[in-house]
Amino acid sequence: MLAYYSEYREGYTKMKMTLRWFGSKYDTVTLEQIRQIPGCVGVIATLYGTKPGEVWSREAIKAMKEEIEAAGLELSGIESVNIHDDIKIGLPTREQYIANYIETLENLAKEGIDLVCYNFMPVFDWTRSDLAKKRTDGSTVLSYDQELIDQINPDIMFKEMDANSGGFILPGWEPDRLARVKELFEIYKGVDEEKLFQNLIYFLKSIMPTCEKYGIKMAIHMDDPAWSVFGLPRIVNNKENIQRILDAVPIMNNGITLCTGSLGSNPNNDIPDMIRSFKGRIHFGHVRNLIHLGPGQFDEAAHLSTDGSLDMFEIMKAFYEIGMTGPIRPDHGRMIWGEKAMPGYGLYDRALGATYLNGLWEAIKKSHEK
Ligand code: DNO
Repeated sequence: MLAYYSEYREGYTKMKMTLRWFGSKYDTVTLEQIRQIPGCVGVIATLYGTKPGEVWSREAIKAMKEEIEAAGLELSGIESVNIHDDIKIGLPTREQYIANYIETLENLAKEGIDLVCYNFMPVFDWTRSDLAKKRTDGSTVLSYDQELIDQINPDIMFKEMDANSGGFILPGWEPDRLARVKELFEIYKGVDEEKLFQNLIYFLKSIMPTCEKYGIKMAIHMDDPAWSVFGLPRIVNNKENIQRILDAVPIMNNGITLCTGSLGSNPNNDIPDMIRSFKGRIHFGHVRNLIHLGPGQFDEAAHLSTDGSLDMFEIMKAFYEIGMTGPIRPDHGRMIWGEKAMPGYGLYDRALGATYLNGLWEAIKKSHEK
């Protein structure tokens, strides 16, 4: 069974098309459905139910991997092993959490997993002002409006977003943080962008010997949106800041998850140029489109270039030209065809996205081979 996907992958594309999967307990989408998306060879998953800072056991990792492989897919990477806030804040207790993180990395490596996506955003992961904005075609999308966000008390917003998620978990919004929003805001008052950057570098330098030993690729996710929200510091949001992180720990294992939707929230980010500049350090791609509506305002869109503001052809061409071999996944989809699923993570629009991105890739590949 395993021979099937590797042959398919080699023969078809070099990059791996994958889908994010939240596990049979939380996801409405099944592995069997993902397996039927043409060209989709694997899933990106995580151990839900673990808290940031906890050690992941080898047994639990193995069980997750076996379940995925039994469905004819590979576990192409982890999104995410979340970072405890004490590491981001730089508290003395970070030492224990870093030691635990290293143990998790070792356990992952022993199960053959070499890609770990994570983020370094304080308190919140991604932020949106609307989880189901209706479009004229009847589909719904996630949307962001800075003016709306500015009127909101973050503590209340967090709880409201959770209540409006239709009973689904919000990816990246760990319940642990949800309970501590107010307290975390207080603690982060002493952390500016420089301090956050130094704390990231401290963390990276501590884990890199393990990553080098086992060949683990750490892939930091971009901040979403690509600017400061609720006055919290953000440091992974433009070419210069990302380059600084890569230069501070200049080894391959310190890499990025290039997320077009996060970077694309700021129209000043030239994404194809960034892809070319970060060649060799992009271990994972999140590819999606969005529509700029005005300063600090955007709606997510279908993946198709003409449906949004990003040129997906130019983005995939840049990935092709740097020789991207790591996993790429379609990112948030619209909610279409009456599907009820986790906001941004239904099956239908992400499957359309994967197919479209694979089509672009095939065309780009063949035009280069002529
Ligand atoms: C949102 C996702 C993020 C991402 C984390 C990585 O849909 O792209 O939640 O997984 O930021 O740690």
